[in-house]
Amino acid sequence: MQTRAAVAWKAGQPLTIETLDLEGPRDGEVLVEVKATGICHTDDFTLSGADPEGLFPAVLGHEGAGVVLESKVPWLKPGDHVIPLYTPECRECKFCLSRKTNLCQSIRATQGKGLMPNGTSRFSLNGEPIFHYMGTSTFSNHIVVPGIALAKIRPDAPFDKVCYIGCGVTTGVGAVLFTAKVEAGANVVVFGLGGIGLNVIQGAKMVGANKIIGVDINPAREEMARRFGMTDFVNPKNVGNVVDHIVQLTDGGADYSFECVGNVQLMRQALECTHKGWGRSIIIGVAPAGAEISTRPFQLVTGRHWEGSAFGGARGRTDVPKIVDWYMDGKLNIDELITHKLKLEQINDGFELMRRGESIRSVVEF
Ligand code: NAD
Ligand code: DAO
Ligand code: ZN
Ligand code: ZN
Repeated sequence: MQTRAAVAWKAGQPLTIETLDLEGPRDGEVLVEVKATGICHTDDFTLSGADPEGLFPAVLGHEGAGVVLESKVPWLKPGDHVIPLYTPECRECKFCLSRKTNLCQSIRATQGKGLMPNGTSRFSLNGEPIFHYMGTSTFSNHIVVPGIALAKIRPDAPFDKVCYIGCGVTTGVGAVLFTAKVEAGANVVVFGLGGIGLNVIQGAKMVGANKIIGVDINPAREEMARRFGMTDFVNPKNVGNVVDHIVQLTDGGADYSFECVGNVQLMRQALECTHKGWGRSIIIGVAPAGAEISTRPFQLVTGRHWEGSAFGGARGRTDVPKIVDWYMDGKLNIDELITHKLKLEQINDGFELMRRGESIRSVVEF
């Protein structure tokens, strides 16, 4: 079949809209009509050329929702509503069976090379293959995806909202609930109040955190973050030493901190502003290729913990349908975070809005 898609031809260049050839699903695969997709910072990271795994030409996008058109797995059928998962859940590999991680590895090798599990791409143009991206490629109206990389969701959930659960919402809320398991009454600091950080804030509010301190250099982020539960705002440009300031605000340091920018200097501050003896700092942001983190080892000797979280620690097929339920039950606010709705032809405007800090999430509807 043929499908419309935004193609990234080269690092640093705008996407172009093309009609691509799409080969049908093989065993274990599913054809999905994507109805809506968010644009995440990580798409821009790859498009910029800073992503060491970035491949071109490719169909980017990893935050989608849609409908199954054809299925070659027994647990999905045409008409099912689904969210594609860049972190699949096979329930059979060593990683899935460990119950210690959500990083299923069953298709990792080919997914990282922009290919389907048999080692080829389903997308092509004039006979030349176009790479998949993160196993999802949601900037295409139709995609072929391994069945283990689809979460089946309830049919009444609106695609243009729950697509955001495909990355940003789950990454932020999940880091609080699944990775850190923040307890009621804890003091929490969030570095970066964008599409991920605001979801960390709403996760912290959801579990009954005490102080929820937001740190951002963009003062326009304060109002939105307060609506989502932030109790204190810190603009690093207005305080002398961010670490000392937070330690003072929290009577000795935060119980938990989350880095949601991808800046290694902030990662250090996020660790060092946590409480001696038990503070835990969770890295969510993806730093540029080759970047390294550092701190004095004594920070760890004295009981602070440095950790990371991918896709919020969520097991996609199990947890994503629950997160959709939380949204439908009014426990999560997604609507206010979707600041812009675009057509596929306007997708480059969505990238520009994000780069200028004017959007939280832009959603493209097909
Ligand atoms: P975003 O651009 O929407 O938000 C980033 C925020 O950081 C902005 O509000 C910006 O003003 C702020 N910021 C920038 N520099 C700052 C500084 N020096 N001090 C304080 N604040 C600063 O990005 P996003 O979509 O929220 O993504 C955030 C990060 O999370 C990115 O690195 C992205 O690649 C990563 N990410 C990780 C995962 C994961 O599973 N670990 C998933 C999705 C995204
Ligand atoms: O299993 O080795 C692996 C790779 C897991 C990829 C997890 C990606 C999370 C961070 C990238 C940001 C995603 C939008
Ligand atoms: Zn993302
Ligand atoms: Zn697995």
